[in-house]
Amino acid sequence: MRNAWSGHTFPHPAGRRRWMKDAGSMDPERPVQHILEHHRDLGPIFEIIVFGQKFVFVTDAELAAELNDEKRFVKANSPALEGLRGIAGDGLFTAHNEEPNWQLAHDLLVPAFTKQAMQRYHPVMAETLDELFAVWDAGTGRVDASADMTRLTLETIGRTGFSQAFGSFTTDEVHPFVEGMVTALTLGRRKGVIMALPGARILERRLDRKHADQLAYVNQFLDDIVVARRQGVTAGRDDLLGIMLEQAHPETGERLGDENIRYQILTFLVAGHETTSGALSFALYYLLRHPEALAKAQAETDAILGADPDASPSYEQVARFRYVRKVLDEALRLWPTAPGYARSPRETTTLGGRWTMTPDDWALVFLPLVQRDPAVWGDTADDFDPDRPKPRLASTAKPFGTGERACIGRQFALHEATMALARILHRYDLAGDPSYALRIDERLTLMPQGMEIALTRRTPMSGGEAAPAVDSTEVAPAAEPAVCTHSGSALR
Ligand code: MNH
Repeated sequence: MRNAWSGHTFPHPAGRRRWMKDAGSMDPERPVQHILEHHRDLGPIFEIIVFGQKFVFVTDAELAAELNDEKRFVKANSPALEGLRGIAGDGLFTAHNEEPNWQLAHDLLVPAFTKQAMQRYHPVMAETLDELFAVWDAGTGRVDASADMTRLTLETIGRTGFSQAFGSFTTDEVHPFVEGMVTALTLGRRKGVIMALPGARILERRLDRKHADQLAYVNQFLDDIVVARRQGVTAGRDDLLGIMLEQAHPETGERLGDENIRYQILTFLVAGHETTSGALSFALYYLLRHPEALAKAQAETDAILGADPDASPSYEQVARFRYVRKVLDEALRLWPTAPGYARSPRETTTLGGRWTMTPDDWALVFLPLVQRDPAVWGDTADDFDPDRPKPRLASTAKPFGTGERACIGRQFALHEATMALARILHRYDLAGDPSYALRIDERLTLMPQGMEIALTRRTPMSGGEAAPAVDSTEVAPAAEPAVCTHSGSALR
């Protein structure tokens, strides 16, 4: 994680100290929000040095577009990702580009995210959503939005990917695996931060010991999932777990090892739910603040789903919720729930025509600012407007990352979130607490906190504007093609 930039010093927060450097200018509990609130004036590229580690942030769209160029740059593991290697190892998210298990797992798992695969997950996603609605209908009508969106997305990735339910809808308690996972994640982040310090090893070991029980529980839980599959009724299923356990690479015949499979399960359970849940929660937050957008979205759901509040869209219909999808895209532009990714050059190069960057250097594409760059989104860049025209430099809004290492679950997340949001809006009227001020919790992802919503059952209007008879064979192309942009396999 060397990041010397040939000795170059970028603009940095005022008040840098000789030993502590910029530690006083960052907030360990809410680093992303602190930058948005205090360091917007540091310019398109700036640095923060904490605990002996230099972080270089890129905040404007043009420099970000340059870093996104796969011909010159590749993914780098930021300290935050390196810190997670203790629990996620060479799993897809945390693997180094050149580690053989990345390509192997990527090639094996891309088929689990094709359109055909998504069509298999669709009914499971729909059923899970129905269970959430049953809980809501039986309850008080007041719900904690992010807690319930997290229940939904965890349950969905568990069931679709691993045939593993978490009982999220039958208890108010957080599943012990989730608690353990959060501990492990927090631990990883702390380790990532201190890694460059002298004596870090000792501190790391101390942290590990302190949480040993919970970490052991997480590992046991993951191993149990594998054992249950190998022996149980779900053996032979071709979900994520089935593919990992049973398939060999079509060309090399290689298989994933047991340890790597454990890393992948953890990776998918974590990556596959928090980010999507945050996206849904931010979308709900903005809809509550923008009644006109809410009304428009509800009208769209009426037009597509009709008068029956229990109507569940077919797989093809989900792509027709264009406005609902725009609401999610706009929420992810303003609050990208995975707020950044790191890039390094393949070979020594010059960034922005000025700064020498070697393969040992890396820069963070800081999405909350890149995606609010006034040069691209104008003076209203900070405003929520799902109908804003697509920007000229469209390629700079990248909440799912970029290139070969971009999110493998993008279509999964968008399908799941679009269907969930559409059905929620179709089925309920929502009211927020007008005095609620957005509070965002920063773990690995961004997540609104303490956002209560009052739900009342609504009577959808039959046949809004252009409500066509529900015809599941009609497939309108989505705003963006419904395919992943991953290398190799044709996913159409
Ligand atoms: Mn997802 C990589 C954002 C949903 C599984 N994801 C990434 C990256 C971003 C990202 C950004 C790239 C990180 C980097 O370059 O270092 N992911 C999201 C967002 C959502 C999301 C904003 C939801 C909204 N991700 C999902 C879902 C899954 C998933 C759902 C699984 C079902 N993501 C991954 C995996 C990777 C990844 C696995 C690593 C891919 C790779 O490097 O090969």
